[in-house]
Amino acid sequence: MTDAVASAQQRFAEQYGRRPVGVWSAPGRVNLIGEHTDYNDGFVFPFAIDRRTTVAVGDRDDRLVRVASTFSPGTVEVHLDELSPDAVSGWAAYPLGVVWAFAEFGADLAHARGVDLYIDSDVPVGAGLSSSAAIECAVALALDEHWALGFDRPTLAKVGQLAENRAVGAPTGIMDQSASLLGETDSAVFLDCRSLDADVIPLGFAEAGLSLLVIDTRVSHSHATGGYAARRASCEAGARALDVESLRWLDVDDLDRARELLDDETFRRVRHVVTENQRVLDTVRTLREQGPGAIGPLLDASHVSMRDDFEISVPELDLAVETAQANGAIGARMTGGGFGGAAIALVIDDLVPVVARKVQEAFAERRFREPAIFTVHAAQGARRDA
Ligand code: GAF
Repeated sequence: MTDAVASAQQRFAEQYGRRPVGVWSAPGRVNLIGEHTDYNDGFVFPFAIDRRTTVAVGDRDDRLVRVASTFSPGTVEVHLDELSPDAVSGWAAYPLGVVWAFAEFGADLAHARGVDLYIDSDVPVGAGLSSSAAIECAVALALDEHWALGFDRPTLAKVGQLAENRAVGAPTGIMDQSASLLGETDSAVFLDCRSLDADVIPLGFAEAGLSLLVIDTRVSHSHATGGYAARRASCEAGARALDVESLRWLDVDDLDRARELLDDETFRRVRHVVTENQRVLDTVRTLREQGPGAIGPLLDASHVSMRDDFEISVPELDLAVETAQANGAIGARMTGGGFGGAAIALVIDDLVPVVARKVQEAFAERRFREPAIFTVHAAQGARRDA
């Protein structure tokens, strides 16, 4: 039994005065490439990481769902007969939003018994590593199995996304929940967000002597506030003006026509999405044909596109990326929704300490907040642990 599982069982017992009946967990994610493409029906290539959220579950005799966590003292509860996306706010909206979303997806909860949940996590919050999807997916898998609801993993991803969209209020796509539920050790999930076809592809980082470094700038961001929704709205406006159902239907050959028809800002938003979709396809092909050591230029180009066309980077992310590149990283880019959070750098194992130190020094020199720098490995998706 891992420490995380034993700790979740113990904390559950301290909180509720009995042992849980089961423990489940789900990971955060790093997106290797394919940013802001998911809600445009495009391609993404994320992987689940070795940072997980654990949920311990215990039965109740009534129809209350109660949730406690290490993030916040006390418990928050909802009644299974009074589910609503607006029932709670704050961190509890993630787990309790999932319960509401199950009902929206047709789960028959009429005879379900209530549950007590205890949530613990080592996915850093606000780092752009999908701590929110990790909660949603751990709870979704746990309750699906505990209540024998019988949903498959792609549907559980949609349940988590609906909770995030409606109970939390962040208009996000399907990428993070898909990575958390479908991820496998040492592999990334190549997902077509239109068909939801997923291909799990070995990354081969260890065999190639490469490490994936996360540089958490500790600039906090929220997808429930302005910037993310504004980018999504620009993409939808661009698709409407170009008379396509979504930007997925455009490729790089359509960009000349887009430039003629769109204002400059919308054009650049569209160009990011169209070229990023192509970069995902190129990354998957390059990885398969030449191995991970050859994907660096695509990661670098993705960052430039997010910085200049999609305008979702911040000075700390740019500095992290540029410093990593200048000190030998094979490729580097910001990861996730942007406006803060983390950058990733693909680095030869021996250079990891140098790159980490140089980034720390560069941040100190600019008087930026000290970043948190650590390596991550591609890990197994959501699972039952006990
Ligand atoms: C966030 C969202 F949750 C994802 O759906 C995705 O849009 C990502 O930002 C940007 O690629 O993580």
